[in-house]
Amino acid sequence: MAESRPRVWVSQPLFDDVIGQLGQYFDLTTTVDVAAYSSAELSERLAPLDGALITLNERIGAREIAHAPRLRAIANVGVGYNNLDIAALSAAGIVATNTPDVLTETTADLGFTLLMAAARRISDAERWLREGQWGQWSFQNMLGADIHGATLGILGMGRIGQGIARRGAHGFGMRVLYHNRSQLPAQTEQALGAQYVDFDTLLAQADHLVLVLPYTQDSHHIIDAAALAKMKASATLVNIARGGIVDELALADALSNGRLAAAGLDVFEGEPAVRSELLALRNVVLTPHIGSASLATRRSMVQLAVDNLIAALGEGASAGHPPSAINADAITAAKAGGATVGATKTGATKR
Ligand code: 8YV
Repeated sequence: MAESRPRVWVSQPLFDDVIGQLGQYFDLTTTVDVAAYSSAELSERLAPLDGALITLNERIGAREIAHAPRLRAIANVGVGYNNLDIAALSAAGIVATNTPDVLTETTADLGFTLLMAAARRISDAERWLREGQWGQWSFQNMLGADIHGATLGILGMGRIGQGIARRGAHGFGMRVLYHNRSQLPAQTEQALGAQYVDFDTLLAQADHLVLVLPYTQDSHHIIDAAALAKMKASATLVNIARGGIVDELALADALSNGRLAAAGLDVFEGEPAVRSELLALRNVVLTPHIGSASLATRRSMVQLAVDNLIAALGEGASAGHPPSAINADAITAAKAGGATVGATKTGATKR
């Protein structure tokens, strides 16, 4: 009977046909208009549920799940999950899932797009043209930095970082340097054409630096005034990870004082708000968190989240084994009465 089916809620309008698959197993509540939820609203929404399918706009932690005794699964549409308090969810026995792999290449494409647009001053040039300034043409106008043959730096060498490395090394003949928590196996480095260096060397040698690391306490403002000061004044900085990785005021300062040539930013610390200091600059290309936003990829992400939720709630062919569970180990360990759930890898996404 319909009443006895698990209750599931989808927090934002996604793709109706994909989301609709949940109706086969669950009592499904969808959302028609894009919504912004307060913590109290989320808490109220989650209270009667068995599962929820959410986006990174919904921040869920101990407070939001406190009144949701039946809640067993949260499916995040996104590979990054800094919007979730994984330790709190694990402690409550709630499986959290994300959507890796399906967005890797699309997000790497966007990283490269921003790199090229910033280095070659595409936004600035287009604005100038639209402003009717072409009549002021000079041979030395709109001079940017080369991409081919330059040194590409990558901070965070997960799947997306590796996608960017491949594009740089094999597509543009770049020298690729990277820094990561752990060095990749020699064979992988060789295939990518990438060389491991320490953080300071990466900052000092990159002509174009792309940030693709997960946002954690350790990576908060890792690109601050001191890090920016170590970069070449001719360099380009690209952030497609999370806004909080960069001290945006320090970045705006460096960009406006000629200490950094250009930046491409897809993510912002206070998004959807963007600092006026950045909006005022011509040498920064700004996009509204569209890293994964191709039609095919966004659909695949929602499909994976749906598959995750169905499996996490014990239904379908993969019942009990969601394709991309974040905290399955922590929950199993907690059930076995052993492990410290708080020691889960909060935010340590393999992007
Ligand atoms: C989001 C992202 O999924 O996957 C991530 O971590 O940042 C994006 O792809 C997208 O903004 C929808 O929430």
